[in-house]
Amino acid sequence: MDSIRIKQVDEVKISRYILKYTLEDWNNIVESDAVIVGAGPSGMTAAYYLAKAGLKTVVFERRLSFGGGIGGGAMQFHKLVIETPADEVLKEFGISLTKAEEGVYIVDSAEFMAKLASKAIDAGAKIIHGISVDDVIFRENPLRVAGVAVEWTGTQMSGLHVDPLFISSKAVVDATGHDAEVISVASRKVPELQISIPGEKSAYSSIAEELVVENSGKVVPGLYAAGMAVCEIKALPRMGPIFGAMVLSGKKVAEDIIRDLSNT
Ligand code: 48H
Ligand code: FE2
Repeated sequence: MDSIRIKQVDEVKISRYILKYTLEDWNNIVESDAVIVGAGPSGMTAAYYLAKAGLKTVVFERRLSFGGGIGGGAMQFHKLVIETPADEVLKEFGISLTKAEEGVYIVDSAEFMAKLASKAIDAGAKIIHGISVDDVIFRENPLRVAGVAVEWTGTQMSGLHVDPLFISSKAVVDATGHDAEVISVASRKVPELQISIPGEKSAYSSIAEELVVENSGKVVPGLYAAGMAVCEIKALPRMGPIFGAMVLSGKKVAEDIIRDLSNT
């Protein structure tokens, strides 16, 4: 067998290329159309539809992985339940579904998170890992959320006093899950936005799914809620490891943002 000739690249070039192309991305991201906080099911679904509509879309994810709560499955069993009409969304992502009964499907958690991420990226969304959003930018006249403050997750964990970078965005989506972190910080630090956070309720799966989707969307101008964050801010019940509402919520938020931005 012939020996394989591998192109030689030295360390300085490796560093220079990484810095050049990373900073090119950040320069572009610093002024976005849509910032999504959290790469869980609702965030990645929203990212896909927003990017597909041609909006400059970035997802900041605290961890070094995709999927949020998908990876843990149900008590770490690697299957999740999806119900109609969310199956249509999953089919658009090319995710395989096993029919359990009419309108109820089973999905493999690894395939679910991998394909959500892959489709969102292919549609043009930029997903950046290891970044935590810890504040918002606000503006008066009219009062609105106008972007986010970001910090390396590692820096946050270190406890070092490091100021963040600011990212401006026409729309910010809180897709951070149960803690609704972005809406919580906006509620606390910008009281004039008058956001109250009653907290999510205990499980009532059969009604929770529709309620989450219905209540997904704009919280205050510039700030939107998707996924479990909606339960936290609207006192809705949790539903456990059934994920139809998460993807439908992400889709609804994307549609609301596309409509709102086309009206401005
Ligand atoms: C950057 C952040 C920050 C931050 C958090 O929890 P998720 O999976 O969120 P959803 O709402 O898309 O999906 C919820 C679902 O997983 C779930 O928990 C369900 C259906 N539960 C039902 C029940 O009864 O319990 O993903 C949120 C993502 C995670 O990856 C976080 O790491 C990330 O957001 N994140 N990223 N900056 N401040 N906070
Ligand atoms: Fe959960």
